[in-house]
Formats: sequence, C-alpha cells, structure tokens
Amino acid sequence: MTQTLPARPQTGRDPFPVSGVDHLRFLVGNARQTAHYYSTAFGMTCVAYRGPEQGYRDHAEYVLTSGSARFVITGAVHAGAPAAAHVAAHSDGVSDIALSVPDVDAAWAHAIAAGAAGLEEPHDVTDAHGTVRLAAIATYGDTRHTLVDRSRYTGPFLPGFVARAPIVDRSAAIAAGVQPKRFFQAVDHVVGNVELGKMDEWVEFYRRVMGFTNMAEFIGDDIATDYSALMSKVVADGTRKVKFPLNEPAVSKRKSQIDEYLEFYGGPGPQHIAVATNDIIRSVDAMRAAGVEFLDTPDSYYDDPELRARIGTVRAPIEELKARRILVDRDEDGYLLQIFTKPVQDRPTVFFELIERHGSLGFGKGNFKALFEAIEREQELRGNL
Ligand code: TYF
Ligand code: FE
Repeated sequence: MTQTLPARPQTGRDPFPVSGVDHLRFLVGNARQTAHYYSTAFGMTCVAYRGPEQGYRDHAEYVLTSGSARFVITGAVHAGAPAAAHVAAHSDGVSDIALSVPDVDAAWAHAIAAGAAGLEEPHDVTDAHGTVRLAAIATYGDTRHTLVDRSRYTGPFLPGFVARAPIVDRSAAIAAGVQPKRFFQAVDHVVGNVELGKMDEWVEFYRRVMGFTNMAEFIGDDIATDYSALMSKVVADGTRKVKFPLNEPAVSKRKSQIDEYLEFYGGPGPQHIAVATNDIIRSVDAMRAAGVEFLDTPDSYYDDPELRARIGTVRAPIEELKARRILVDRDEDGYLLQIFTKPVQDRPTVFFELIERHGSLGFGKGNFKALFEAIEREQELRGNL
C-alpha cells in the first residue's frame, strides 16, 4: 500500500505557470525508422520535418502527433552531430521534456534564480509563419526542459521545419473501423529515474524551480523493500496537467528495475511515458496487431475476489480486460485502466503506459505489486535480476 500526503494548498501566484507538455524529443540511431514505428505501431501522424534538405546539416527530425501529444524524433546525419554523442552515451532515449509556458522569460528568470542550470537563454526563432520564443534548462541526467511559447506562431512545429505528409496512410483502416482514429490523445505523465538517494533532491528541484507540489501518491521506504525495489514521489504543476513521478532504486533482495535502467541508459533519464487514451481496449488491440508487446499479467490478478470487490463495476466486463492484460485500479475519486509496454528499444530503458482515466487522479497504486512482479519477470529473462 502507498501512503498519502495531504495536498499542499496553492499559495500566492504561480511562479512558473505551465500549460502542458509541448513535445518530447527522442534522440535515436535512425530517426526515419523510429518515425515509421510511431506511425504504424502508435498510430501517430507525421506533420513536420527538417533535415539536410532544409539546409539543417546535423540532424533529420520528424514531428509526429496524436491529439495534443507531440513527439520529435531526432537522428544524427553525421558522426559529429550532437544527437550522435547522446545516442552513443545512452542509446535511444528521451532527451527533452519540452514545456509550453505563457512567458518564457519569466519562467527562465525564476528557474535561474532558483538555481536551475541554464542551457539556452531566452531567444526568438522566426520564419514566415511567425515567431517562437525558446529557452532551455537542465534537469536530471542529460535531460532538459525546453521552454516554449508558440502563441505567435502558426507553422507546423518550429521555424525551420516544413509540413510533411503522414508516413503511413491509415485512412482505409480507420474508415473500415479496423483502427481507431487515434490510439491516444495526450501525454498524461512522464516518469524520471534518478540515482539512489537523489529522489528527494529532484522533488525539491521541481518545487523550487517550477513551484510543483507533491501529489498524494508515493511509494515509501516501508514497501520498497518488500516488492517494488524502488521509491517514488510525484510532483505536478498547480493544475495537475503536468505530472512527473520520480523514481529512485531501493535496496532490496533483488536488483532494482531502476538500477537496471540506470546501468543500461548510462545514468538518470526518462523511464516511461504515460499516454492518455479514451478507449484503451481498441488502442491495445491496434497496437498489438501492429506488433507492440505489453507486459503480461497472471490470470490470478483477474480472478482475485478482493480485486473484483475493490474495483466494482467498470466500463467493460473484466473478461475483456483480462483477455488483454489491462490493469484496473480504483481510489476515492474514481477508477483507471492501464497497461504497460515492454521496453521499446533493445535496452531495458524507455517504455510506455496507456492510461484511461475515469475520475482517478492516481497512478494505479493498487496495481504496483502485480506490475513490479511483471517487470521483474522480464528482468529475470534478460539476466538482470
Ligand atoms: O507512473 C507510475 O507511478 C505508475 C507506476 O518503475 C510505475 O505507472 C511506477 C514506477 C515504475 C513503473 C511504473
Ligand atoms: Fe505511470
């Protein structure tokens, strides 16, 4: 069981207002193929591109969207490009959790005064579609938060990018009802893995720099050693639109999944991206059909009378969820359905979560035991337990 903290009241004006996650940047070994994967397997739509054809000498970058979720897939086109060094150090991963802010200069000034490391001072980038104001600060590991104000811009992504047609044409599958229009419509939360003993420092970083507060759900010391092998706290902005759980490994009987990540990623970094869907059943079916692998859950999870009593009635028969290994959790506010992919690259680093919320603001604490056991089974198969 997780413990609960009282929600901290918001006092005064928000020193660092954010309106959401603007985009996630993935630095990968082969952007063309990764963009194809997110198009076919995640149902995303490629909307913009920049690369050598635009005179951009270092990288090829594909912008894919699904509702308000926006992924930028960046690959180096020569060995000296910045993405090449990042990929050499970490393999494929997420380098930037870009935040949409109403005032880049004010956010930057507040962050720097609060001790954040600045990576890019506020500056304008302009093309025929208008102007975007950008800045960037460092967070855990080699990860950054770019701050974006695109309120004066009408182009397909950022100046320098050109609109481009989708990589795959899903229109026939959508028309035939074989695929949902979208597999997900927003980024729900982005989880960071940090080193042993550093979780509280990063919680404090988000409090000081962004004014984020602790959400109620956390995995504490007491239960970490029993089965989770990790500790976790969640920070969120005042509106709870941007939610960042932060994990650190816990000393336990077995090697922590967080240690496995840190070893294979080469340090702290983004661990999982939860995307919000309003039809998890259709999304999971479409993703499985496209070859995405999800964590398995034993039958005993669904057959447990305690679980059945606790979750009560949800929008689909439990057999429908069981057939797909979708997890269910209920709390005082409502319930949620969730499922986790296996890692989406060769290394046991980044993975995804699909989440369908019905009132619950939580993260599925009732599922942590089943989830962590499923992750550990995979860890054991990899020889990393
Ligand atoms: O975001 C969360 O808190 C849940 C559960 O290593 C979770 O998705 C927490 C830690 C972890 C994997 C999943
Ligand atoms: Fe999650």
